[in-house]
Amino acid sequence: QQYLERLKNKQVVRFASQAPAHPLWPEIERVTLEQLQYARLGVEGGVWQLFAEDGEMKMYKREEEVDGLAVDPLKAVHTVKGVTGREMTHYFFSPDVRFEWETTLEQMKVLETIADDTLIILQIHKRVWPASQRDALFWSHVRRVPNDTDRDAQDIWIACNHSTEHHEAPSNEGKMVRVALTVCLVCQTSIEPPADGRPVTRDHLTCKITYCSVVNPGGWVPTSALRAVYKREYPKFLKRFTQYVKDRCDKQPILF
Ligand code: 6CM
Repeated sequence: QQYLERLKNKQVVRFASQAPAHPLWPEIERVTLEQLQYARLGVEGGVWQLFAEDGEMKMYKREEEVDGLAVDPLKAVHTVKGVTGREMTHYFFSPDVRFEWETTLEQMKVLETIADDTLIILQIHKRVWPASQRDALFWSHVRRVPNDTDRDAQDIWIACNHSTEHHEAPSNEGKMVRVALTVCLVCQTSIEPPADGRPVTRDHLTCKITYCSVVNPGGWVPTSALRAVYKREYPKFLKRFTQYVKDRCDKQPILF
């Protein structure tokens, strides 16, 4: 009995996220769930403009300005075959592979590991002429969300990034301009049941993706140049990232 109790406690220590004990946790919980609701809303209703389309991928934006700076919300939907939502969000979250797919980066540092599923990250992005160089400091969290609306469907996975502060990286130091961002990647897998009770392979998987982003550039930048950069960079990012995950998962066991 004592042995079982010890084993149970050990498992709790190993598997339970440590994040709820952190002072940022209420915000992480609130923003992640808000982003999930926001991502699930459709793009109908005339407020979203389609600005890029490539096969299954569609990208929409709303043109908005705050204090003269473009902060256009972006929403993209995509469908990718052969991978799961867990795999997609894992590789979006994992700092170990970020340089494999994120082409706007110059440097990245994990400032704090709040838990296995929650990090604080400082990124320095490549300078885009004529603007000053930007950095971004944000918490990043990934989680599985049980699918309440359809119990037969696969769970939903979300990775969420949201700007924060950290004593190791005050924003007024150095010549970087700090961007403010809220980004989420929400994914759901569907499985086409194989004939004759055969095992599920990657050929039976389809992953539906919604990516949402709002970035405030934080300081002066010409609006038309910023919009031109976004129009080029966001489709490039989503195509490159999803192809990276497909290639990376190919021939690997499926992670549901
Ligand atoms: O979501 C994406 N990447 C994540 C991991 O890196 C994370 C980071 C988002 C940072 C977005 C800020 C980009 C820097 C903006 C520079 C503005 C200056 C432009 C000047 C133009 C004249 O969420 C993918 C992000 C893809 C971005 C295109």
